[in-house]
Amino acid sequence: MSCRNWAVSCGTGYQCIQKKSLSVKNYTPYMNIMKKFNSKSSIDLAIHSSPMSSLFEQPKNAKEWEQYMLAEEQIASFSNNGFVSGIKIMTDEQVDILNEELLRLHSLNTEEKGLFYHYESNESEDPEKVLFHAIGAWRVTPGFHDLIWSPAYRMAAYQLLGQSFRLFHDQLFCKPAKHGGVVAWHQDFSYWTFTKPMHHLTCWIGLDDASKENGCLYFIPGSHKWGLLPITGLAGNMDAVKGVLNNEQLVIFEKKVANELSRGYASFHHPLTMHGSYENFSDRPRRAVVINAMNHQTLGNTAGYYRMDALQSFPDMLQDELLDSQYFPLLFDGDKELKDLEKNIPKVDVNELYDNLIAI
Ligand SMILES: O=C(O)CCC(=O)C(=O)O
Ligand SMILES: [Fe+2]
Repeated sequence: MSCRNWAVSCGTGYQCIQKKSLSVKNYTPYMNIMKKFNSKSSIDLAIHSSPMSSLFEQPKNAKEWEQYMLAEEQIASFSNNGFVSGIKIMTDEQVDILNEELLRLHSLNTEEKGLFYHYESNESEDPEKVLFHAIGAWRVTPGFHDLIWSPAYRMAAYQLLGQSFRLFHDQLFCKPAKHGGVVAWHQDFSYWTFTKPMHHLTCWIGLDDASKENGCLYFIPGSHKWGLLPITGLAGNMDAVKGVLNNEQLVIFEKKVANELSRGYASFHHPLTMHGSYENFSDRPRRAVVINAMNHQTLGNTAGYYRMDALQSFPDMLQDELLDSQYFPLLFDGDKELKDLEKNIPKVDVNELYDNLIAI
């Protein structure tokens, strides 16, 4: 069996995983929830449509949101390039807590796996390489649940969507030391056409420092203006998408940018931005959690969807109906949270970036 050593780099196998002892004294309410959670592990946390614990302190009034606000230049960079990076979401201590939960998520029983929309211990098409990919951790552990309400995430996402928004779903992408598979170049929205209109946003958050050596994400600047391309595979041939690009796009492709980030920091990308990540050649893991959000008025577009089997474990999504069930919680209501301040918050131009970019 190949070594899938997520926590430390001793290079022997599952048994080498060592739990670090954490200083979580500031998170007593969180620890109480954790104790309960450990004894009733299959409870669906989607019943909580707001934070369950004190892991992420929340702004008490409109003014307190200001500290998390992205600057005009960051918004402009997102609009021009299709991504913006280097945004702090979590402290080291919060990352440690999520990594502790992640160790448990790597070995779930069948009932616990049932809450996931997708759970693949190894999604890689090459059995010698490992890519752990799971969708739905927010319904299983309190830390991943509360992460989607972290204020730094919510403020930035509001500005980059230019709209109040809901959770679409979360994702875990983990590559162990030396055994990492790839995440082939893709556009996120090519997998999401069962929803409409295209007004979504992806936030990638490092649970380890991410560098070229351990398989960080790469972006193609400006590729969000290429229109929607077909699915060419997620975990097989890294460069498969090149087969559907024109000559001009192939030239731009060579200008890929490595998204090296310290743990706890995030990048945000547009649903059409081309991105992917190479193997992890290093002796440390490369783990990440991704939050996918959507305009609060997003509708189901599932009638006749050609990949319906991939949606079997997803929450119900009916054609032309608002995705507003408890499984798509409202994460940010601009008017309610920001009051008068709302007018002064820099935001993207929604028409330019989303509504008019493609018709589905
Ligand atoms: O973590 C990775 O390597 C892939 C992430 C990804 O595809 C995404 O954030 O949309
Ligand atoms: Fe992606």
